[in-house]
Amino acid sequence: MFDSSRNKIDIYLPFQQKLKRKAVGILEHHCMGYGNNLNCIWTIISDPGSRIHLSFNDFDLESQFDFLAVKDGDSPDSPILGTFTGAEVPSHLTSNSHILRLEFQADHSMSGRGFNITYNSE
Ligand SMILES: [Ca+2]
Repeated sequence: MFDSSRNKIDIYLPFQQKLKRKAVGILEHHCMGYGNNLNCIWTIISDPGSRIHLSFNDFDLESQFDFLAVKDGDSPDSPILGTFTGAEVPSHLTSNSHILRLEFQADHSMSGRGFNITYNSE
């Protein structure tokens, strides 16, 4: 069963964070929009043998200049499950492994609202 606890992560500051096993939570944009020149990485790690689900509740990035990439594993070279930009809210994603890596890049100008993603593992 899912843990009812929630993690909220602000994407204002560039950082790298590893989220705990059996993680359940929300990756959330700031309501004032995100900053420029960002390169953020989140790694979600659940129990070996499990999978991680992502649900996109909101998504709005500067089209073609700011990107969110979702990779199936913990390395920069892991297979890409999807790369997203613009204002179209992606459909939900499920990992093939127990680790997901989210890489968010924003260029030097302009931003959108950001994104709000719920993640959980089974
Ligand atoms: Ca931008």
